[in-house]
Amino acid sequence: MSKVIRGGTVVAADRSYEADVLIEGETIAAIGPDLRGDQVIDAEGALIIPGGIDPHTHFEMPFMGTTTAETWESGTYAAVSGGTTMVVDFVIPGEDGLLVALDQWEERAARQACSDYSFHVSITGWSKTIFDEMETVVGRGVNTFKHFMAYKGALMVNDDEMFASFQRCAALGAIPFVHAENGDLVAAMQQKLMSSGLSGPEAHAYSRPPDVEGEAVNRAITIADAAGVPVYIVHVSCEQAHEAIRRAQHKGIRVYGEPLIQHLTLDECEYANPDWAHAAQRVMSPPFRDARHQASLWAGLQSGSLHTVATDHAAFTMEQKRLGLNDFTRIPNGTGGVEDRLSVLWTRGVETGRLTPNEFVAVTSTNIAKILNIYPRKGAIVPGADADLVVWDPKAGKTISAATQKSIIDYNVFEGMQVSGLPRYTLSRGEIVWGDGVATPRPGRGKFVRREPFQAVNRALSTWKELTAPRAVNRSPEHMPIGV
Ligand code: DUC
Ligand code: ZN
Ligand code: ZN
Ligand code: ZN
Repeated sequence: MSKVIRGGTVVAADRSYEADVLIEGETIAAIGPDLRGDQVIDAEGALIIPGGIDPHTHFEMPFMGTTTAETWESGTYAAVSGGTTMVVDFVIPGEDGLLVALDQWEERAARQACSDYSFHVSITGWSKTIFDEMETVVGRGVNTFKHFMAYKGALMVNDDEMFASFQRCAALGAIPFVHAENGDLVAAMQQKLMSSGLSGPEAHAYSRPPDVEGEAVNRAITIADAAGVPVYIVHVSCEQAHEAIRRAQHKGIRVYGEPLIQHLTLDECEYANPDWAHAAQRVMSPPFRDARHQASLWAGLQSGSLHTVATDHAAFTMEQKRLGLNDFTRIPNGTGGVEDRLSVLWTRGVETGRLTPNEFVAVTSTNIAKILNIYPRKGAIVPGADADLVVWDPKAGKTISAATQKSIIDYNVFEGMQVSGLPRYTLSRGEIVWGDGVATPRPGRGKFVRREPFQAVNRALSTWKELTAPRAVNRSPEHMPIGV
């Protein structure tokens, strides 16, 4: 049975135009005027946009002595209800290595997911086994690896481990993703704050200030440049981090930057709230920043130095947050957002004139589809692409509230925010999974999206790359050939 989305304006990353969209089975069959289909989906007064892709979620992730409470079922249901049709979730290996962990993530997702999905696999140490397993991971359709420069004693990797892994990524055609905060400094400052009697959630922000992030971003980029591989910096929260990214881009280094919807719209005043629960709910890393950093992040999205808007959806219940009642270092780090990302970005980004509707599509879907090497199957409205489409009603509004959300968490960091811009319908591979009277989409209907290796490399005009030039021998350390 075919479907036609009728009467709307197609909004892609590059242009907007009035057209109907015809869907046959799971894919887009045609785009144009007056198309006919068995079922008509009304888009009068609405926009037709590519389904959102959230490149950064943590569903059912063991972390900080507990496990994120959002399940694959509740998380992907929340996603599609907000217009997101694909999530990319982080696999965290235990002692059994990368492949056992990838199996676990695949099993949970295959059983429960309402949306399509993919994975990034985390590298939390370095060994011959990890070196070998990375090739198998890429063969299984996962071409991105995550590195944590923070969470000392748990997930954190050192510079030599990152360099080894980044070189392996370069050889395999994969892109390293990095959580960039100086983990040694954070750990030391946490101890210092606790021993001076500062144990509340406000101290969480003191323990990881913007310079701690900026330094780590610069270091991650330096290591990526030396390894000759592009690098993707997750949750860029402040000007110091953004500035390090801009500086590298200026040198010709391929760096991607991802701000979160939370850092774009919420600030550190939240931690000054006298209600411990309110502040603890908002503890995530990096923390919310002084509001002045938001202008830098918006400017990056406008100018193209930052590329994607994600959520880092890592949702813990209030009961779990209370693990850190007397010690802020034990408050599980993370907030939700996967359900509200598009509406909040539309309201605070497009309605305010900061972003055009086309830029909105670019940073919520198209750009990440290109970076992840799944474009134009995802992130585009073209014949042959997956029919992951949202009929977006820019006039529909609501007040965000935990009382009405699909997420199973008992609070929402955007509580009380009035948003405009909501999905009238969400279609995932041609199936209406959200909209008028649609029951909960069937858990397990979502599919794994294979991602092939990239050809992308870094050949920047930085000192590292002068090495191979057949010039007069220059023996200064700066010109020492690396890997030659
Ligand atoms: N930051 C969080 O706040 N939660 C999950 C992991 C992370 O890096
Ligand atoms: Zn992180
Ligand atoms: Zn508040
Ligand atoms: Zn994360």
